[in-house]
Order: sequence, then C-alpha cells, then structure tokens
Amino acid sequence: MKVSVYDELCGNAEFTVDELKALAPLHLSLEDRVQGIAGRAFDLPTWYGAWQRQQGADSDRTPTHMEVEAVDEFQAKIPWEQLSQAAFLYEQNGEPLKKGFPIRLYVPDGSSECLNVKSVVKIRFTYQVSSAEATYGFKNQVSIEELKFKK
Ligand SMILES: Nc1nc2c(c(=O)[nH]1)N[C@H]1C(S)=C(S)[C@@H](COP(=O)(O)O)O[C@H]1N2
Ligand SMILES: [Mo]
Repeated sequence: MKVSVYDELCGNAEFTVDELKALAPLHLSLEDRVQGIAGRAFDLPTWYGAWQRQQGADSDRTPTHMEVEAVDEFQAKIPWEQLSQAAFLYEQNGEPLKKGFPIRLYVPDGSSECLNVKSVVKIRFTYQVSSAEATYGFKNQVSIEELKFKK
C-alpha cells in the first residue's frame, strides 16, 4: 500500500512504508512519547525536513498545517505547532501494524486523541494564512436532517 504525500509548494510523491522509513532521520520507540503504546515510529518534523531537503526546498519554510486521510476516509487537520512530538507508528512486535496499517499518526501534544489517525494513506502539508484549529472526522459527513431533506 502506498502513502501519497503532497506539499502545497513542493508537489506530490508516493512512498511505500519502507521508503518513508528510509528517508526518516529519527526513529524512536513510541513509548518514549506516548505512554503505553509500544512500537517503532519515525519523527514527523524531521521526516518533513528530510523530504524538503531532498526536493531542494527552502529549509526554513514550515507548513501551517498537516492534513491526513485514512483508508476509511477518516481525516484530520492539525496545526503545525501541535506536531513537534508527532510520529508515525509503522511496526509493533517487529511486524507491520495489525491495527492502523500502513502507518498510524500519533500526536502527543495534540488537542485530542481523536487526532491519532489509523491507516493513513494521504498526507498533505499546507501553508495557510489563517491559523485554523485542529479538526477531525469523516469525509462527506451527512447529518440526519440533511438525509431527511434529501429524501
Ligand atoms: N482511520 C481512523 N482513525 C481514527 C479513527 C477512525 O475512525 N478512523 N478514530 C479516531 C478517534 S475518534 C479516536 S478516539 C482514536 C481511537 O483510537 P484507538 O482505536 O486506538 O482507541 O482513533 C482515531 N483514529
Ligand atoms: Mo475520538
């Protein structure tokens, strides 16, 4: 399964989990950042820096948000300030993830545990003027009222 990564200024790329891992400068035991969650993870901010260097991008540029989307269309949009300790879990007990494959985001400094998105397959780095707060939920959510209305 491929993970697609998009940067508003640098464009698109597709990665396998092995390719994501190979680019990551900092690997860690997730327990060091998230109590009670064992497994191997790579640090997000330094991964982003490595990808930008590979693209020949301006090194001191930082996004305002990261948006992730999962296999089940669950998605989250997270301000960069909440991502300093963020990591992608890729392995537990020496094996690919059973829950959250291919990779799972953890945001230890995030405003909600709901931001720990499982089965991430799309990652977007955006640069926005307004500093929107963290949001999460399913794509194309339709309320009961709208369903009644559409019928
Ligand atoms: N792909 C995906 N990730 C998800 C969700 C989801 O529905 N789909 N739920 C989120 C919410 S609302 C919470 S509270 C946590 C729950 O994590 P857990 O299953 O490890 O307890 O996962 C988050 N990650
Ligand atoms: Mo949640």
